[in-house]
Amino acid sequence: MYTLYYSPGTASMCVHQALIEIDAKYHLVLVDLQAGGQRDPAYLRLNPGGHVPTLLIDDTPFTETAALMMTLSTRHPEAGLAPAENSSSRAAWYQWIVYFANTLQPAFRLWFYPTDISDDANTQAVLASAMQRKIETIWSRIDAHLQAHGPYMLGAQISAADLMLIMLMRWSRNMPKPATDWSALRQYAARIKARPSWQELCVREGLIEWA
Ligand SMILES: N[C@@H](CCC(=O)N[C@@H](CS)C(=O)NCC(=O)O)C(=O)O
Repeated sequence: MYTLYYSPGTASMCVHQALIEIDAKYHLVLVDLQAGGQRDPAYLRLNPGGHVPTLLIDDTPFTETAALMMTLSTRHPEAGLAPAENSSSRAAWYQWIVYFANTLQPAFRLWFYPTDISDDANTQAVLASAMQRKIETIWSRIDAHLQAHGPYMLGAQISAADLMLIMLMRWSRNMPKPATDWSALRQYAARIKARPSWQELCVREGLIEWA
């Protein structure tokens, strides 16, 4: 049994989709970020960084989105979210999940939370422009990768890396140049959004679709 501490549409989203793909039994606990639920002392005992997601596995809390994606995929090999151990696809799978966690996720963090860095409006404007540029450069790289090696990040088979990527793409929907402005990424989004797990996720999190 799993318990996912989540907030709709945030970093917990891909973990939630993985739980649905796995067909796991899980319990959802909403963390109200607007009301500061992530800073509640009881929650900080589970997730000292004060972030979502947190996943309880047999009552033990675990954090970090990328790690949770790898843990769930490995615990449930039958769901096919991780390639076989020691295969070259497995190495590529680690590569892309860690790449997303090290590049896109922190860039989006600074895009959405500029006050992590500064309260000064000018500094925040410089930061926004730098993060936009960084994110757009990454979309170009991934778009080229999908054109050459798609339809999914690892080729023919969808994996946990794709669940992470679609979440990150969704986060760009209100940016000046969203991920879906790139043609391979646009087709990729349509493919993943057609999956029952995505549709179920949107219903359970009360998410409005994105075009
Ligand atoms: N490195 C963490 C970052 C998670 C993160 O930044 N979560 C955001 C939502 S997308 C959050 O909890 N924001 C609330 C806050 O920081 O106060 C992870 O990958 O799990």
